[in-house]
Amino acid sequence: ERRDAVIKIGGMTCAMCVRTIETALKDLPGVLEASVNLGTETARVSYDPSVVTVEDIRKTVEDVGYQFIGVE
Ligand code: 9UX
Repeated sequence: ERRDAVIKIGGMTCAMCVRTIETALKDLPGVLEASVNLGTETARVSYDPSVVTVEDIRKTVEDVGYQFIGVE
């Protein structure tokens, strides 16, 4: 199964923040695609909900130092 979520993220300032979060999310098993937009402060994540949950995604965003504001 493939599900898409748009997640509001806080704390990003530069393009390297974007890369850090994208890389961390893509390294998470069950995440199929991750694209972070600095301008809108969002991440679009495609994931397999039988493998990974939004809670896992939240933890990953926070572990690399950013705020998980919520699912849009
Ligand atoms: Mo850029 Mo982001 O110097 O935490 S990597 S601000």
